[in-house]
Amino acid sequence: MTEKKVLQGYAYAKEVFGELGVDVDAAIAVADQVPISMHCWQGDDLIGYDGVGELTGGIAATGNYPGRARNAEELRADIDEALKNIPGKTKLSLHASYAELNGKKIDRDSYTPELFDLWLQWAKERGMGLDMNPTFFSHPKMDGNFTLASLDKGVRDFWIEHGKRCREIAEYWGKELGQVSINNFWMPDGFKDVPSDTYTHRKLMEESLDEIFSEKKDPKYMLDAVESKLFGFGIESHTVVSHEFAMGYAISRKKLWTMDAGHFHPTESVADKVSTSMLFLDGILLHISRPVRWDSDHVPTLNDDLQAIMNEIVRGGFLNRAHIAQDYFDASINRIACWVIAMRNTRKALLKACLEPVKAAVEAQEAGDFTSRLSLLEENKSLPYSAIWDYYCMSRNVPVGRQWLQDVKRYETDVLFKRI
Ligand code: RNT
Ligand code: ZN
Repeated sequence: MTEKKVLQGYAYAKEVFGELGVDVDAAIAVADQVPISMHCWQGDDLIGYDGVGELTGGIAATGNYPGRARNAEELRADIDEALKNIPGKTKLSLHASYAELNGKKIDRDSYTPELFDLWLQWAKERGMGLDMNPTFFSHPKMDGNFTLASLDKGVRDFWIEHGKRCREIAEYWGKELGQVSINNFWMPDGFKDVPSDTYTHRKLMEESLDEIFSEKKDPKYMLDAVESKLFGFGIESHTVVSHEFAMGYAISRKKLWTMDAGHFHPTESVADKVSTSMLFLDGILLHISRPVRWDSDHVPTLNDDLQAIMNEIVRGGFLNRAHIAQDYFDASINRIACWVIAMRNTRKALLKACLEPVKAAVEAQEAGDFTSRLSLLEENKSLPYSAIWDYYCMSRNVPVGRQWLQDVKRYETDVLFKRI
């Protein structure tokens, strides 16, 4: 599309939204500045580089598309390639398993910020924030699928230390980068089959987390989050950190509750949980993902679920307390395209939410006029958002529309396919 056409579309759309009382440029400015944290692990199928080499913990990336990043250097290059096509304020979410050990024999209970020096330098050069995820999986010190809730004190102590080290690293990043680092705790602990005792493990989990969080950290630099889950592969019957556990823990300890879009029963609405969370919690972390019939971690599409989450965040005025991150791992298509598709979709849904002329529908609801509410919400869906999105992309020097795909394909031929 030519620049002239994009500008024409923008002018038209601006008029349409203007008539509905929406300040388009203000909406763009807001949508552009909300951080969206892109996860590094889409680029290597979540294998990591700290030596263990296989993915465990009841999660899986399926497919064997060529071009997986084999080391951190390749991964950073791939992320850079993706970033060329992603507008707006972006952070990078790392897992502890992306430490660069360079042959050193250091285990996860002794990780220090130096092991992430190259990541930090990379983030600094790009003005990006870094988020952290302690890695409680893909490691021989797991007791089956148990870590922090294991009956074995030695196992628990190892993972408690890991959690502590990750908080220190996250705090350090927050200071160095001048952007808060969110430290997300997801533990795979759980049972394949019907448990005979659930309380003991939940109690152990509570105690382990309390021990990890015993040192106070400045929320300016680091925020802890606890992610809940319904089930995993091999952990079908019982997960220790269920939704009630995570929410209860987060409320009582003033932590963030991480809601992953794939972690609930398929007919539950994550969007509907946002306003409740905001009443009782300081904040939440959202893992944007797409569960196809189960927690399959597909690449998020621009679907109703994603839009509903963004609408809830914007309508409620929660943009400063709802932290947005990505979590999916598809190894069946080009991994860089996965990032680009999902990050663009997330930002697009956010922009749409910021542009939404919802006031009239709210007034209709207050007046008990549900006919008007439904009509207005439906009419809103086909407003010319895409013209604003195109203009936004152009103004941020990222490709408009499908143009980006050619570049990603070129990189695939020149770089990714040569990795085989
Ligand atoms: C697992 C959780 C968790 C992980 C990442 C890699 O079901 O969603 O967030 O996907 O930590
Ligand atoms: Zn998740």
